[in-house]
Amino acid sequence: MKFTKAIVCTPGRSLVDGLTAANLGKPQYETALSQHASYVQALKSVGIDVTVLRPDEQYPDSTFVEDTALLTSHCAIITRPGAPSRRGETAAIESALEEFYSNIERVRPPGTVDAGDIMMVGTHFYIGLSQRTNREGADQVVQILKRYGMTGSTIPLAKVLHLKSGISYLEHNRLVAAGEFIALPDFANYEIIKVDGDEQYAANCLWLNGTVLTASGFPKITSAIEACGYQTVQVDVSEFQKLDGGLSCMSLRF
Ligand code: CIR
Repeated sequence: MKFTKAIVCTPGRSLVDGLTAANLGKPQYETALSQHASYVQALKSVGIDVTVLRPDEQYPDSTFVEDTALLTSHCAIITRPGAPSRRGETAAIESALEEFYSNIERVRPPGTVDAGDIMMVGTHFYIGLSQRTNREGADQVVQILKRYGMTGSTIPLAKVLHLKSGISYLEHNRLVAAGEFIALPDFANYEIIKVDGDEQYAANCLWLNGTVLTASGFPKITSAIEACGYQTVQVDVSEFQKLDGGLSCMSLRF
């Protein structure tokens, strides 16, 4: 697996009004902008060509581009985000993806899917059933994947917003997992790097061509990942954490 490209969207000023259940206060816009720029630099530092979309003030959460599309090696699937305030975000992403994908599929009503609920492991995709991703949406994604020779399975979520808020795949049959995902039978055949309760947010990390991006401020999980032989790069995303967003949420990689 090699990622060569990514799409990000610079946050607009409306970011401060994004959806949140985090109780960490409102993000500071100027800080968010500079953290976003550092995030783009981190992607570039691991050899990724980054397409940066302009801020879209109409959609406060539009910087969390990951939720709007599932990118596979055979097709792109435009999602139908679970939060009504985010539905319109997909139009700009679909336009951006037309340059890169000839096969573009779509999740249709009444299906809802946030792609932050989807974790890719080779040609298999784990799909979290959450407050944002419903059974109908997940079933549509599985059917689309099947048409392109790939597979999908569902994982009901208990506590976290998105599947990848609590689990990340680091290739080599290895997962970083927190809380409800540590002992799940679905992941019994993987080597699991456990995230302690006080570092739960850092379970959302990003494997990119052998390097793992981790959120700064979470030394235990960063050391545990390094102990497995990965290089790591820390990125401060505190302003995005205030909106329940993590490292993976801020880009689409392909
Ligand atoms: C939301 O609640 O939709 C945004 N404030 C955060 C989305 C985070 N995205 C992700 O975990 N993939």
